[in-house]
Amino acid sequence: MIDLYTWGTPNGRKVSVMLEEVGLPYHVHRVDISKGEQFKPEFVALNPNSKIPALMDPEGPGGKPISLFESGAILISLAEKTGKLISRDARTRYETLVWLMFQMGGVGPMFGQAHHFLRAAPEPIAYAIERYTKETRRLYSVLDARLAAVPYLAGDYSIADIATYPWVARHEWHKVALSDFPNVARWYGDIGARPAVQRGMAVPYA
Ligand SMILES: N[C@@H](CCC(=O)N[C@@H](CS)C(=O)NCC(=O)O)C(=O)O
Repeated sequence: MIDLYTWGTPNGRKVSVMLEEVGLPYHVHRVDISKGEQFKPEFVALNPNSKIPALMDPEGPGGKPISLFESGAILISLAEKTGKLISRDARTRYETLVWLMFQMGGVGPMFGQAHHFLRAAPEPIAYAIERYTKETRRLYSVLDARLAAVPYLAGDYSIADIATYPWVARHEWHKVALSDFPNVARWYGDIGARPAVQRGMAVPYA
């Protein structure tokens, strides 16, 4: 069975949502990042970058075990393993990777910085709050324009949506009203109605 090392954050939930969507059984290992468990040697052996998520698949390529970190890479590996949520058509596949990378390089890091300066910084720093909340809203505008043209980021529902949804689920944290972005709101509602997404978003279970 797949071992998932995770915590209740957007990057972790991308992978639990994916595992629920593709129907692969998995065992959840809680790595409490608020207690520094990501720095324990046994976890660093799985991810030298000391961040969740990490995944160990006993049946990786060639039937041999594989250990993976970086949520985007994990999503691609699970999509390729199961043949689900990424297209075999090259053009659509690259479209999916474009929007997955947009999440990995833009949405995740920028929303994350907005969360840090709005909620965790020891003192309010107006410049940082302005910089990251403005960039967050700009990224929402890009998503909204895309979702005005297509139902899901790569056309059909895919790993690009699975990567982005748990970050948009934190919209109250980065002080974005989804009503300002009606196409994102429609997409968010459609994805949130999926039972697999609801199960994956509840991981790690209390
Ligand atoms: N690019 C990485 C980012 C992972 C990441 O930032 N994980 C956070 C939780 S969402 C973490 O483990 N933080 C603990 C720390 O920074 O010490 C990925 O997508 O997997």
